[in-house]
Amino acid sequence: DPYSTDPDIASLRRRLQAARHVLVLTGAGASAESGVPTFRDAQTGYWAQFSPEEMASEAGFLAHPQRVWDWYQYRRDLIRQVQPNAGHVALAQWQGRNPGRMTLVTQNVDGLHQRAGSAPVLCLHGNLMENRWLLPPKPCCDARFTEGDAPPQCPGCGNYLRPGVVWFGEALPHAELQQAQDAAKACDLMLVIGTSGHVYPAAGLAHIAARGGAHVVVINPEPTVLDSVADQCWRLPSAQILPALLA
Ligand code: BJW
Repeated sequence: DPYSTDPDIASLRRRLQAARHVLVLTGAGASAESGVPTFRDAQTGYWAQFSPEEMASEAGFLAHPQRVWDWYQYRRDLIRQVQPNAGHVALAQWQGRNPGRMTLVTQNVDGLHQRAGSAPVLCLHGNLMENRWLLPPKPCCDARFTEGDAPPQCPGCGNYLRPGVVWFGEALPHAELQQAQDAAKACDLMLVIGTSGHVYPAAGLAHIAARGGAHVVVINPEPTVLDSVADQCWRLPSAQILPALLA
């Protein structure tokens, strides 16, 4: 059964041990068991409440800077209060025991892989805890004088600070994406963990790996659009199954 809630862990463990290079792609589901909401889960995901175009695009930010800034501040507060889960830890420990054999690529901006001890981590969608200028900064740009909870803004030219994440329509960090795509071509095993697979170019990594002949395993309690490129789908929560797989 390629769609399994009772998978053959021993056989995938053997594949892992035999693999020359393993690519791991994680999405919001990898942090769900830490208490971080996903984006697209029907009841609990952010997009059940907010529209993606309004909250995660430059146009949305410019239309409603306070609303978007508040959402990011709320998420920053949340991230400070949660901990990496057993899935993050299992990935970090495997990576630590097998130097150079795993490329860990994440779409998550929450820093939980890094806090679990993973290094290196290729972050395709940036970092929630960082800010950068919306427009290229001029000599006047200084946001220190912004008051209260307002989105930080330069009093001289009006330029805003914005979260250091990748919004829709924006390019992913070039070096990270290139390394991830190279790993997708080179890997013999890919684990696709906790992502709905809707967002490109991240989701394209699974297609590249499959085209290159890698064995692709989706780990997700729900069906996803990437199941069709996978050799096996494990319909299980990642923090529950990764410790057994990667121990
Ligand atoms: C569990 C679990 C448990 C639950 N265990 N699992 C048409 C076709 C193709 C592409 C496009 C198109 N139209 C437009 C595009 C491009 C666009 C895109 O892909 N859009 C599609 C949505 C249609 N992509 C872009 O715009 C990207 N940039 C780009 O293409 O640039 C081109 C360019 C080049 C040069 C110059 C300029 C431009 C950028 C994409 C940026 C995505 N940003 C976001 C927000 C980040 C900031 C923030 O955090 O606020 O990234 S969107 C959001 O989605 C976030 C995520 O990283 C990303 C992926 O979501 P993810 O991680 O998959 O989460 P969910 O919620 O979707 O899924 C969670 C899964 O977990 C579910 O399946 C659950 O079942 C599962 N789960 N519990 C395991 N315990």
